[in-house]
Amino acid sequence: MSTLGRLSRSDKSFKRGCGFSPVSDSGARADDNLRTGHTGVFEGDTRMAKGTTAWACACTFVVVLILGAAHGAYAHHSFAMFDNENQIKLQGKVTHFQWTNPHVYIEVDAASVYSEDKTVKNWTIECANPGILNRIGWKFNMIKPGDEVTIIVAPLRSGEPGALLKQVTLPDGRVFANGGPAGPALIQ
Ligand SMILES: [Cu+2]
Repeated sequence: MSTLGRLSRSDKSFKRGCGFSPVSDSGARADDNLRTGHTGVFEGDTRMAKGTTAWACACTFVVVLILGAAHGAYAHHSFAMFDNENQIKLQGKVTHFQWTNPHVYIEVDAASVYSEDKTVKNWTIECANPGILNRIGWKFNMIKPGDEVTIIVAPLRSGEPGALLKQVTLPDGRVFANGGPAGPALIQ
C-alpha cells in the first residue's frame, strides 16, 4: 500500500487542499477582489470623473494587490490548525519527499523523541513552497526516501499525524528551517 493510502481521509485533504483554509478558495477570493478593484478604478475614472473616488478605488486596488501578493508568496493559508506552542521533535525515516507548489511535503515514518509513546506513525509534514525554500538553501533532491531525519514541527491540533515544519536535520547533519512565515523552532 502506498504511503498516501495509509493516510486518513482528512490527512489527504490536509495535504492536497490545505483543506483547513482552502488554498484554491482563498486564491479565488483574492482574484475576485483584484478584479473588483480593477473595475472600480476604471469606472471611477470614466463615469464619475471625480478625482477622490478614482484615488480611493486606486488605493483599494493597490492594497488588495499587495495583500494578494503577500498572501501568495508567503502564508497562503492560515497556520491556525497547527499547535505552535506545543512543538514536538520527530525522528524517523523519510517515505516520500514531494517538491511541489503550493507546498513541499516530507512524509516520514517517525516517533516522537520526547514522548513516552514511541509509536511510529507516517507523518505528513507541510513545508513552505519551493521558491521560499530555494532561497534559504533547500534543493529539490536534498531529501530522499530512506533518509533518517530529525524534524521539529508544530503538530496538527486534531491529533492526526500531520504537522508544519519548523526545522529538519538531514543525515549529514545539515539543519534547515522552513522560511520566515512558518516561524522558528521553539524546542531543540
Ligand atoms: Cu497551504
